Amino acid sequence: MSAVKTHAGRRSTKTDFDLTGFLNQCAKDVNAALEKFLPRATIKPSTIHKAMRYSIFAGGKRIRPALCIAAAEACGGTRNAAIPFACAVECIHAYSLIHDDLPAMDNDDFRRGKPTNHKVFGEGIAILAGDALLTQAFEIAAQAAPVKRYPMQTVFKEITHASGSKRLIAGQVADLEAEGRTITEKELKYIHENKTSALLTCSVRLGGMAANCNNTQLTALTEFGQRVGLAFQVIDDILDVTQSSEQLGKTAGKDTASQKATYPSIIGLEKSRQKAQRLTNEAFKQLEVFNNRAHALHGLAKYLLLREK
Ligand code: GRG
Repeated sequence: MSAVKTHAGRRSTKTDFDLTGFLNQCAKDVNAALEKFLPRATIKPSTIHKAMRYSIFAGGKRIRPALCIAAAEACGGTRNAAIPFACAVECIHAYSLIHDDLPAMDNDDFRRGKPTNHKVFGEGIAILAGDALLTQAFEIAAQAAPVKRYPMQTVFKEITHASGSKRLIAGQVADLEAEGRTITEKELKYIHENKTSALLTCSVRLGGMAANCNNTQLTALTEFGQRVGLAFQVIDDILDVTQSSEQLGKTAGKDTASQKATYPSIIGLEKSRQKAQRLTNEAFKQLEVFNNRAHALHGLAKYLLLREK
């Protein structure tokens, strides 16, 4: 247990950090902001606004917003400055899940313990709800306060790159093209780095940008995000084989049933666990530059490693 000094001058330990409290408060703040940013369900055409809200408020863990806010705070910034970016990444995340669940993609009936968007609203509206959430992300990000080192042009480039055809969508394309054939660990890494890590890394980078972070901090956040993102996906693969559908709120064992390549299927369960631990340790190392201000980032990386759903 490493002893650290808090701002109040009190001796404390990293394990003192109240991650549950932090996550709950982030979710509360982000939900309140999303409530304001998203068009009301009564606004015409109400079907699309109901569908957007259905997925946004379906009970996601708000990991990406929490990472964004934690990164801003690690760089000495405020939560309020990071909130528009935190909401923007959550909208992109929700869009990707809606589209991923479609019959033409993963064909899932349940997400977060609830029927998927297309099961409730039909495929056409689900596609449009995803499109609308992606667009909404930019409208929300544009409402962030201006930051000296990172003009809106830089911020938009960051978001478009992470969610575009060379990152998030590249991962999904590689995933689709891997169906029904054996892939190597290198190919699996490529899928996860783009499908999962890209948006997680973008979330911490945007948090840093909201705090007007310096180059050293931005590099550390990037390295941290990449490692935590990959570890997150390794754990996701492990949970798919070790947890039940009830525990996960989505269909468990789907990867095995669809003969999808995963870390446990390629390197085995034990080596997968070791890999996630190693990546998390490497992520922890990146936090040294933040002079004891990265308790939330540290706690989040640990939580993502140890999570059970
Ligand atoms: C552009 C259609 C399209 C897809 C992009 C992100 C993505 C690729 C697909 C979504 C499905 C998937 C398995 C993504 C991997 C990342 C992942 C494990 C997402 C789940 O994230 P959590 O656990 O979800 O943060 P909650 O429900 O808590 O928000």
